[in-house]
Amino acid sequence: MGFFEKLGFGLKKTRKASFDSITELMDAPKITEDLYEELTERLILADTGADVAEELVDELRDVVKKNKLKTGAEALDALKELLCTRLSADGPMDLSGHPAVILVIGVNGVGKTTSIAKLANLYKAQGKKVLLAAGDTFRAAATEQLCTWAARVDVPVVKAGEGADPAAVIFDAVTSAAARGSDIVICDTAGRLHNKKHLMDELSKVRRVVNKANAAASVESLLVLDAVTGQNAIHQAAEFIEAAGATGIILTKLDGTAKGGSVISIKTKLGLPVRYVGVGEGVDDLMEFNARDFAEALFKKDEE
Ligand SMILES: Nc1nc2c(ncn2[C@@H]2O[C@H](COP(=O)(O)OP(=O)(O)OP(=O)(O)O)[C@@H](O)[C@H]2O)c(=O)[nH]1
Ligand SMILES: [Mg+2]
Repeated sequence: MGFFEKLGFGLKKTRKASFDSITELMDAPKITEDLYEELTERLILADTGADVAEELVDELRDVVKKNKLKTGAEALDALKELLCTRLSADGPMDLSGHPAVILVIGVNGVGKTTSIAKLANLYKAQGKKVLLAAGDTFRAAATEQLCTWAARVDVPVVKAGEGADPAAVIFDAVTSAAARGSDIVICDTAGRLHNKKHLMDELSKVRRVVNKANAAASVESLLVLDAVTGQNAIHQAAEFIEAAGATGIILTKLDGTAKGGSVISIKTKLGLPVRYVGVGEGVDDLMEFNARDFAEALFKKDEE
């Protein structure tokens, strides 16, 4: 499966449940007030959030007026463009450090460990030397799970025993990266609830320890959100942003949900760029997020 097909496949449920109906609506020969109203409703049903849907339609009205657009199809193209602007990141991820460190954080079961394996696979395919840090020391099985994935992808892991200080494991990994010649260190962390203050403080410590281990390291903290929870995922995010300085989002399990439209409200409300999306359980099922491809894929017509 090619890149675009895979993304299209991952968004199939989302299209079926909502975006197909928007594509159909925009087949209209003329742009009328009813069309705008119906579009707003369908965007809300598509899990974009009511306020975001209204903002988008207001923006669309302006573009239609300014460019004297006439048909629904022209308006749909303009809508895709607006979505693309809204979903675009201001710049690329900061992987400039030596090493580049990526902390992977989020609540329980959202797909952190699996995404780390997928990321390792992606970066390795780009010719980068990857090192993993088994920072989920909360349960023994977590380190085992990461090691199993690491063996499959063939990348090394720095680990410690159950109950070890996660900050210490990550410190070791970042320190040893220089000697090993690793380009990227990807750090697993235990799932935690955003309202558990001591666990959030632990993440702050993990974040701080990276530059103590190596001042030349760059740090990205990617917050993993489960697309199945849709917009509710937004409520977890504020504490993670505050405690661990989250810099971007990995949105997992898009393939398993009709709520793919929530990516629009997630990006708008959190102001954090979506960097990767998960579209399956396999090691190849993580895609670098591209706003234009995503906007196109939401409205792609199925060929069956
Ligand atoms: N369908 C689908 N399943 C996914 C995706 N990402 C992760 N999963 C599944 O989600 C489940 C949980 O994944 P983990 O990676 O263990 O989640 P975690 O956040 O590390 O969990 P904890 O360490 O317990 O907090 C596994 O069964 C994964 O296969 C995805 O993009 N699509
Ligand atoms: Mg895990």
